[in-house]
Amino acid sequence: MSHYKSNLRDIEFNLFDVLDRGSVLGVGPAEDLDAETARAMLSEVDHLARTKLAEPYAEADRNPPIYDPETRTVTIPESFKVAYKAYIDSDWWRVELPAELDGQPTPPSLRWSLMELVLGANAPLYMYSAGGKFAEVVHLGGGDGGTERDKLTAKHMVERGWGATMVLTEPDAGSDVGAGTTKAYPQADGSWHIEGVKRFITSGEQDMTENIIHLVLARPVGVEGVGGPGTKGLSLFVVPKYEFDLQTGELTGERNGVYATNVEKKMGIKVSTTCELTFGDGTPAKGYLLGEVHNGIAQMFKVIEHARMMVGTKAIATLSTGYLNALEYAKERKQGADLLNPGKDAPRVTITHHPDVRRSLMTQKSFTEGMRLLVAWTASFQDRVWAAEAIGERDDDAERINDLLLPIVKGYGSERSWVLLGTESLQTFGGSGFLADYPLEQYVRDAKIDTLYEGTTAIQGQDLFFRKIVKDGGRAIGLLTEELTSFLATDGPLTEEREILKSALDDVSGVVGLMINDLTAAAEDPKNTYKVALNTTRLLMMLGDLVVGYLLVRAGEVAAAKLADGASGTEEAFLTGKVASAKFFVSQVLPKLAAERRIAEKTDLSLMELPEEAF
Ligand code: ST9
Ligand code: FAD
Repeated sequence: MSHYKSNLRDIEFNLFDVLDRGSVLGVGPAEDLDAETARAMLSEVDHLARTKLAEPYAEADRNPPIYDPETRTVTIPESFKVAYKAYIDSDWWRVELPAELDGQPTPPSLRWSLMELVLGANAPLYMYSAGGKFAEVVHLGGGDGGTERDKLTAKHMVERGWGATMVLTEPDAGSDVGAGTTKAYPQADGSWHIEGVKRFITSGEQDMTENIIHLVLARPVGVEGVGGPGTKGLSLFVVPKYEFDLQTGELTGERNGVYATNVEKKMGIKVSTTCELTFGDGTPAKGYLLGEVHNGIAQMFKVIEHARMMVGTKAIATLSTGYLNALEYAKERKQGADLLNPGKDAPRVTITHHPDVRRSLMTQKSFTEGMRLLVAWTASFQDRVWAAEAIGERDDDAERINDLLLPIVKGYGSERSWVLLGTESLQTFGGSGFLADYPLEQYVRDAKIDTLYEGTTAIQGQDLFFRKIVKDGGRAIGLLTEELTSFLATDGPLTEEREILKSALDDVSGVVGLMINDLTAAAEDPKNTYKVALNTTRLLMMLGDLVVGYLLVRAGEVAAAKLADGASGTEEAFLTGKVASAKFFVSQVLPKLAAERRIAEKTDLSLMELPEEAF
């Protein structure tokens, strides 16, 4: 039986009933795609995900890739290779690609809904198969206009199914990417030789694709005006594992000087190789400059933005299947008597009869559904960006709101998912949850990474406040506040919930206000910046709760209206559950924001003044 339990009804409810994504189908860049086709796509990917893609999930975890230090190669487990081939052969990865790379133009909201299914079933499949999506960045020269070489390389990457990696991290440069010391030396033929050691590189070595294209941040040496300190001195290089004929894509047979010199043993996502990559140790590691421009960090952020959305979606997809597994178990597991019918001979009931289990299940359900909607809502702004770009325009507001929401999807989404998977989903199984017989222990191990890579939660909190609020001049947060305020100015059936939502909005706005005041006060006393940074993660989590609460109320009201129109059977149960999860989240989670605000208001410098030895 498949470990993966999907929730197609909820995905479709979000897309078509709450967010009206039908309106972006059949028009503009999605003119060839109607709602019926979109539903059929979801249904097909759902089936593939639950069957072939989910199949090796546990097996590949127990028998992870084998690294051979002699040959510096990796053997991926056979079961995983079968699933990889099934995914590649299915062509569904093409929904993420533009038409010019033989993609199937699909609005981002539908894409991310489809990818939730792949990521929930077996996330490393997505990571290994992302070569095509990486090709899009190469095609665009990282956003700076691709050269002829970039475009040909991208074409081969897609047509020949090459793998790809993003190569930033070094032993002494993790969160602080600008501390990287890997160097790039210009060559007479216009190419570059890369020298250095990179760490933790996902998919850095594998034996499933003919070639791997590494996108590497390195610091040019000896070229005037470039290669200075920090992130702005980094350039982005395209470094293939094997050299290839640029016109035909055929491998020339020459092995380039980039090797996996270690593969990490780790807590989760074990089938995904995490490699130390050594460049230019003996054989030169030859690469070329992406877009022929020195703009590495901005180019790499095109990849990072996509990867951060992917990580949040992965985390939330895992919480969803964790909850649905827990729910199934809870409906079958009998233990204890009903509180109202105690006694030694009283009939034993399924654990869904116990109030605390119900609290736990509804906590899982409401967070899962709210965060799934957060992903789809964020993607709906990407729909606007996509539609504008298709006609050579830009939708500035949508770009800014998407930017504001990304750290919430990634940072908040991964924190809430990983914690709830452990404290609620696994817990529902009792001791059985701790066993390898059920997927929960693997979910917890596999989801932890989501709070770490692609920028830790601390980094997401700082990105949210310093870049997406302050550097943005408050535009996006202003638009978000406006949206909530106009929603609250209307009437809806969840009257009490709207009142609580209003208070929550006030609490979050209050914390943003006080952080801005602290930042302003830093002009007088720089130590006030510490106060701001003591609250950035808090704000990330508060804003996440607020947005999820808002979206759940919207969804709950759509469901309430449908119930009022009349529904029966499973549909009635589904809609009743939607109203219940909105009410539960708003009444049980949002009131905590008032306490968070009070804590934020009490922030002082005592923690920063404490001597290190006192910790
Ligand atoms: C990793 C991979 O962990 C894990 C899983 C891999 C799975 C791969 C497969 C799937 C992915 C497929 C992707 C395909 C691609 C699709 C693309 C489709 C088209 N937003 O604030 P400053 C830029 S990888 C945008 O001064 P510092 C910006 O250019 C490792 N841009 O920062 C800015 O200049 P300006 C992940 C941003 O103090 C410049 O950076 N590692 C953003 O110099 C400098 O900004 C990390 O994520 C943003 N939010 O450096 C590192 N932020 O201001 C985490 C910055 O002029 N650390 N830029 O515009 C950080 O993010 C740090 O904050 C830092 C700080 C490095 C940016
Ligand atoms: P550090 O940066 O040393 O952080 C340690 C702790 O300090 C963290 O809690 C962090 O939040 C905190 N911290 C650090 N700086 C600050 C600050 N300024 N303010 C507040 N708190 C701070 N990298 C790639 O380039 N490519 C990949 O494909 C890739 N895949 C990965 C896969 C896995 C399985 C793992 C584990 C990592 C991967 N990484 C990859 C690296 C990953 O992005 C980094 O691990 C991550 O950015 C954190 O860096 P670090 O591990 O050096 O931790």
